Amino acid sequence: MKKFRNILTLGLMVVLMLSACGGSGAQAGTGKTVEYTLQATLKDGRMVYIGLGGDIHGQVNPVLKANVGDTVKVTLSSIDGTEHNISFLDFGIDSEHVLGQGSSVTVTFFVDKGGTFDYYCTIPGHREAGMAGSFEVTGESLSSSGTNSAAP
Ligand SMILES: [Cu+2]
Repeated sequence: MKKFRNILTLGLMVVLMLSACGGSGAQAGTGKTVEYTLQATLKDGRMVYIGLGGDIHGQVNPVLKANVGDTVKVTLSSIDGTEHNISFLDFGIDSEHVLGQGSSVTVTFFVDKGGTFDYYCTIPGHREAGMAGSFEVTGESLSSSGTNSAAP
């Protein structure tokens, strides 16, 4: 058991070292932190996310983009005063809820696989009401034998 833990620690260190090396610019996207800010609100009778700042400013349910190896940081605030959250369930992220105007939550996660995924509000009815968007990740999924993901 102790040996197993040591191997895990070693694996983690290797991952950290690899992501540190990515900063050298050899691999595009690796080791970057991509930040997005979204506001949850009502628009034309729908519940939506609106981008705040950067390329997504003013967009309704903007497509969020990242590269495999990036760390994504998303801050969500509520401007309609209703309870909301944001989830990236493919990455195990289901944020705490924002409740009331001006409050915000931030989720941060490491992007280890490529493809097109969904993000949405997991509060019952909100996804159906319009609170959903796409998360597009460029790059090959990291092949890590150490992942304990349940996905086959
Ligand atoms: Cu919501």
